[in-house]
Amino acid sequence: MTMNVWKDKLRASVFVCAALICAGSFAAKKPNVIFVMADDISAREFPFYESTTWTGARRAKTPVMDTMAEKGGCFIETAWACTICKPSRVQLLTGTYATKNKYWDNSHIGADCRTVYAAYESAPITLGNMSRDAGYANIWVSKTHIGGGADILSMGFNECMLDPAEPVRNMGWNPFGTPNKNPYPIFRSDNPEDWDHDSFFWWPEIQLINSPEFPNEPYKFVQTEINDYAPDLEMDYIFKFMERTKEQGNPFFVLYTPHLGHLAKDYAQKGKPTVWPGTPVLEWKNGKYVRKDPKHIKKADGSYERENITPEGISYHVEYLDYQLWRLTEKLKAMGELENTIIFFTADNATQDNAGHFGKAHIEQQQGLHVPMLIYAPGIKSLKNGRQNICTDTTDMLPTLAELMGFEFPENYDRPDGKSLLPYLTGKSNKHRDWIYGMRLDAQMVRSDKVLRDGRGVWYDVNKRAGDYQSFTKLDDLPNGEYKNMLLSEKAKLEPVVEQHNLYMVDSEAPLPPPDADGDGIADWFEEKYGAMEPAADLDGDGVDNYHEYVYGGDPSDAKSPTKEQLPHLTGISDAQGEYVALQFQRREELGPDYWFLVEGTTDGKNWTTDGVIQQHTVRSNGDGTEKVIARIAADKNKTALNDLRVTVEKPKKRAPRKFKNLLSKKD
Ligand SMILES: [Ca+2]
Ligand SMILES: [Ca+2]
Ligand SMILES: [Ca+2]
Repeated sequence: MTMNVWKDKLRASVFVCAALICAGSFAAKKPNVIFVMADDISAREFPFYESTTWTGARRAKTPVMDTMAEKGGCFIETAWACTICKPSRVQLLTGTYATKNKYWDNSHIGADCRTVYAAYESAPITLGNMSRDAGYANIWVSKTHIGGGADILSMGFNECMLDPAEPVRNMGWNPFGTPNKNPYPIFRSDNPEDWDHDSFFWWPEIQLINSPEFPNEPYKFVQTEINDYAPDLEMDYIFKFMERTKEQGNPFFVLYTPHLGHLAKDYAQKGKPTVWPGTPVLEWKNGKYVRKDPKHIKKADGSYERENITPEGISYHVEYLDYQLWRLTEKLKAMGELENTIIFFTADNATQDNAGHFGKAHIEQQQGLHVPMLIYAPGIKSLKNGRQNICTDTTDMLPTLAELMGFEFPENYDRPDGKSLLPYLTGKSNKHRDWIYGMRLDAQMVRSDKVLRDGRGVWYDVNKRAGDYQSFTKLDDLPNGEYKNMLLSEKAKLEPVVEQHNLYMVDSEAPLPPPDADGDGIADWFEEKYGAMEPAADLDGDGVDNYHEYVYGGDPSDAKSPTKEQLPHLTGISDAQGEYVALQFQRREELGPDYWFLVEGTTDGKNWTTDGVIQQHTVRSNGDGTEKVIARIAADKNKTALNDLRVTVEKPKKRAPRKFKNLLSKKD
């Protein structure tokens, strides 16, 4: 029996509760947290921002959000993400700027010699594992867009519902073999009728990772059909997760990153135009939403007639998000959890105007990165209501959620750039931050509540609100005098911030491994200290070869080092969602991402594979140049077919030369 093998191996080990990593008190009931990050929607599209301009002719109506922003909640006037998707999402997950995480753009993401510099390598405490270690059951629903070689579960989410499905996942820090091809023919065929299209609206491609509903299929692909609408399915999975978690007596954390707001090919229209595909028709009547059942009726030319589906347009996406927040709050009410839940609503970057004239990717003024930030917490009586004229950016979310969840960062953890919003929002402090920051590649943006520097290096007076959040006066255009001098002194305070973060051209990559002149994987300093050595030899005869002495942080001249505890060994850990088997070891922090740790599993003790070895890992510094790594199987230990785990460590390969992309000309 599989289970007995694990039990045998683990008989001497103690199950460590992951929550012990957090020193916070568990006496009080922890609030549930739902964090919604929509896709490509500027703050100006939301009526409660009262912008004088918006995208498209039709203005969205959001009765639910309007109320949430005023009663039981508030919204931040100036919230910045980055100007494009990936950097914003990494800022959210890790609380760090590109200065540390090296995600400068969707394409420039701090390469290592393998594939990418995964977000959790620069900042191992993520929203996922932070919430898990704080005692929460967690789930990530819809879009990730930061995989690309990194394994998503190592962000620390126990469960995922993703659309489209995560792509090939055979590289990265602790890679694991996911079935690279979707097993269902509808996703594999070249026939467009089969919708092989990574869809995330109509007829979506859905992947459930580690769903308790399918214990024997950790990667479950769900077959859907044309009238299935991804945002509806997403909400269904979120509700099931919330119910299940409540039943088990745990607080929940939902990271919901819907595609609503994003342009997409509309497969149901002839020619597959890229549009904001229509949503199911909604009606708001007597304080309630009614959603009509959508229908696609196939025409002779292969396109579809539609019933109960809106025309294309971003306003309908904004309204559908309002409907979803209504569904969420109604569900929480029915569960008796509304007062014990905090909802955040934001977006990853500004609107992608189909004509390309506004928003996403733009570096002028704050148009690329000004996003909505709504916080709704009817149970927190001290929470401010309505418009808050402060500045926040996406890096503030990790510290804010950590404070809400009772997570304390380890003392030596220096990663987060942001600051918790809670002291300001609950009136304990009357100031949040002195400045916020955003960027894309070599274009750097910074602002305070008084001045703004845009990506072109132009400084603006933002002391007075612009009705459209854009038409600010340039500092250069202000008449000389006391007012201008005040702003110039503000500008002088922010200039060093720009300098500090403007590292794209000089330090945009993942840290290099230590110098190793003979290329044997053992750093020069180690061979200088202990004498030149053969990697495969065993200087002190302790059974650990010299290469692994170096990698695992051992002493090659001391047969008592490294200890069994420091070398890879099986252990068990548990969290709110299950009990897991893990491979634990110590390694040198200086190795960096170029040393490749391949964790494999086996079912028969002979064939080792990454297939089915769905992992998560936790990394914590030991404070002495080494760190502790716990790479665990994500599936509950009672449900996995694997019998054993092992790790192999590959030495660095040469990095490919980097092509830099400049947005600014040399003159700038
Ligand atoms: Ca060497
Ligand atoms: Ca040795
Ligand atoms: Ca030794």
